[in-house]
Amino acid sequence: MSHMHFPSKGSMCLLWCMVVGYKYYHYYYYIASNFFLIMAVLPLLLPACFLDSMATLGLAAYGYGIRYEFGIFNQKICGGWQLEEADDWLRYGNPWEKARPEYMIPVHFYGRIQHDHDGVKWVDTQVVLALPYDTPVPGYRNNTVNTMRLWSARAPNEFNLKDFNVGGYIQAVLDRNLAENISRVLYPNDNFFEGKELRLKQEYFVVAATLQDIIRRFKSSKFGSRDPVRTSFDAFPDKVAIQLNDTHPSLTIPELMRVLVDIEKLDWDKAASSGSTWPTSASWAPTRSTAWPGSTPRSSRPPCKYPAPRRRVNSPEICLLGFLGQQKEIHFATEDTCPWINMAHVDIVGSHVVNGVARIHSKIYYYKWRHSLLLLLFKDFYEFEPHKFQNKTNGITPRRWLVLCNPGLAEIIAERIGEDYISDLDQLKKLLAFVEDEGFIRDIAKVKQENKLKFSAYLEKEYKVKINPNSLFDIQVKRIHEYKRQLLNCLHIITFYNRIKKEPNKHFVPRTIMIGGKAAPGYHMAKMIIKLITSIGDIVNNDPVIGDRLKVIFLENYRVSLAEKVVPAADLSEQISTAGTEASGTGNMKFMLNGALTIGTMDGANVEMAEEAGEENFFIFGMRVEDVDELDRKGYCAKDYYDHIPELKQAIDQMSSGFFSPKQPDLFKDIVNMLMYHDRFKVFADYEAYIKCQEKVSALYKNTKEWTKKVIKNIATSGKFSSDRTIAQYAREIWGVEPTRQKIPAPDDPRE
Ligand SMILES: *Cc1c(COP(=O)(O)O)cnc(C)c1O
Ligand SMILES: *[C@@H]1O[C@H](CO)[C@@H](O)[C@H](O)[C@H]1NC(C)=O
Ligand SMILES: *[C@@H]1O[C@H](CO)[C@@H](O)[C@H](O)[C@H]1NC(C)=O
Ligand SMILES: *[C@@H]1O[C@H](CO)[C@@H](O)[C@H](O)[C@H]1NC(C)=O
Ligand SMILES: CC(=O)N[C@H]1CO[C@H](CO)[C@@H](O)[C@@H]1O
Repeated sequence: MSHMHFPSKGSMCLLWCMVVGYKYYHYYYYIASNFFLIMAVLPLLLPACFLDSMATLGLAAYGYGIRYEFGIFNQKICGGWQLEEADDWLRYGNPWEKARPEYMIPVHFYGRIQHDHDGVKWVDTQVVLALPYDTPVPGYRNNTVNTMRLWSARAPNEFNLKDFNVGGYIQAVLDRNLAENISRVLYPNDNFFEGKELRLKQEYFVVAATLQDIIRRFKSSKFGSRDPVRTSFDAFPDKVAIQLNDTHPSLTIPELMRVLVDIEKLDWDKAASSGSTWPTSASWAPTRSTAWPGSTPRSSRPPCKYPAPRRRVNSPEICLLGFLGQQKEIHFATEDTCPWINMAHVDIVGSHVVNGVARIHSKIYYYKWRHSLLLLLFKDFYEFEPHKFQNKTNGITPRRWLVLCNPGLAEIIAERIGEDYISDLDQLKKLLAFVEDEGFIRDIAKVKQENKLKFSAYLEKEYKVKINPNSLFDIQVKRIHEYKRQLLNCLHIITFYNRIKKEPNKHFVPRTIMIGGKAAPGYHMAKMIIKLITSIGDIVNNDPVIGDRLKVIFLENYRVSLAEKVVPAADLSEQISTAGTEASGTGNMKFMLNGALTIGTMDGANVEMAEEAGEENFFIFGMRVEDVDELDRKGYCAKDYYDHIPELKQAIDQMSSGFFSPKQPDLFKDIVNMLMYHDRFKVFADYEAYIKCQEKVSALYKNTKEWTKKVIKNIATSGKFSSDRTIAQYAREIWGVEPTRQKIPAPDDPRE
């Protein structure tokens, strides 16, 4: 058992793996001293794929993030609506982590800037301590164990000393929360940025603590100079790479400048000089740009006091402007023209490489933004330093997303091609030799059927719903978002329902359509979409004419552990975002690897998946990025489609007349209104193509053998989407380090 499971619920076997992990702790330190790779990550559990791959490839790396007391909320469905429940994941303890108080680090907030003879000082600050918790991340069957270090906020013991002195002991202790709620809860938004003070503090907290930790490690390595007074940072850019995942940890850039200049006393130009001095890179996503208030008038800003980064300045924007001044061609934020600092721009300026997470992703940036004012700026960046822009297609770890979650499939694959594919997923290509092999086709179909039965039993036990395990399992699980277009799926469900009602005696391929995902708590439209899905389910599932030809299930509380159950059971994977909106997607890859066929648009990594599998083995439909762009130019008019497509009109009319919400006929008027008059994601434009494509899906499904052959071709060509490949590319093309497969003997345990 060699990879991590989060959180708790440990079995003996996992406990063993943890002990092994700790045994090797001093050992990985040895590897680490040659090269530090730092991934600053905010979400708690998501980085698992990348860390697993880094350890498996033998890269010494640290993942950093915040140890949130409350992770992403648990979703409860109540009367068809989403309710949020706090996720108290630490309630029963967490056996995988180890607190490391010896590496506690102070992080400063607020205060003011003071100038004296030896430079700028930041004084009268409020100190919050960052207490690290380490979780070992063992590689797959190789003696490498990396560390994920998550910071927890602690108040210093003398917090609010003033109050103590005037006898306010109780109040002073209560006020410790002020500091400690920095790591209390994860902001639950996905693809949407929240400009709250607490959110900014979280970001500065993880960034400041992480950078101090990196610099401490660097200084204690053989590359930091022995001079006790002044460390030489000459080797820093070669030995440290900081991977910024998305714009969440963008403050890393101004903070690193601040530390190097104000604390380490490097001169500004030396600290910032060449691109190569910047050991950072970033991944970015279209809908995820974050912007912090820059030069808006103080009165209209959210109350955020931010520590002054450098040079007699007391706001970060000036620092950035100074920073940008060196690249005179680009002016991205000036006092009067740009009221916000776009952190994606900060990333671009401060990083030596910026990468998209799928091939199409890098293209889109340039392409889409060409026409907008904002992207005129972005275009400048591109033209100024085109070499900085790269793309690295995302991946998933085959250890979790095949071997662990689908042991039946992993086994029949291993019977044919051996076990080496687990750490070299390209070897799945060998399965192409078995596409016509009757025995293998039967085995694949059998494993799928077993997984479907198992999942049906799970649903019946946990949720008391009965589904037909012989129906086509059509699954869309991902965050609920307009751009992911769960509404397009709903329109297909309604259309399918209406067709059965119209010709109740005709044969239809039976389907169980399952949709799952969390909506951000403040995202009204997403919550309405959940209500719509459950309401459609109430009508469809209780209609005697329909029987078990169509069932609509909302999968409550979609999370990694549920994904591990549902993905192996899927026949059809829905990846239907508007072209140009999904950066990459990883759900799509999980399904492909587990033997589902994909119905999808040419968006994100779907493009490359179809290329690998062959378009004839993929259900591609709808607009391409260019078509969307063209439609934007012409003007998208939803009503035209509504007027000309009778089945679409019928579905929309049913939604607006209360067919699915008899008790409250106008319940879905917001959704209908959005679809008809301000739909940024152009659902109707793809409706017809989607319905036609779904007919092809049903037709193929009738022929189990042909279906299964396509499944085999998909599995066999999914090797590219291993996160091992992604990480190997990052290592070679961005971080400048070779993954090692060299076998190094495990060191002796000093306790033995
Ligand atoms: C893989 C995964 C995702 C990402 O899904 P996409 O389809 O790429 O949006 C989201 N949530 C969970 C729990 C996952 O396992
Ligand atoms: C990077 O951030 C995105 C969300 O912004 C998340 O989906 C992804 O898993 C993160 N990757 C890592 C390696 O943490
Ligand atoms: C942090 O904790 C304090 C003290 O309990 C509380 O008053 C305050 O509202 C909290 N702040 C935030 C942003 O949650
Ligand atoms: C993506 O990266 C590959 C090599 O890594 C490169 O050949 C290709 O041109 C890049 N595409 C875009 C659109 O940047
Ligand atoms: C150092 C080490 O043990 N490396 C191993 C990592 O895993 C791969 C795949 O199993 C092995 O080939 C390496 O030898």
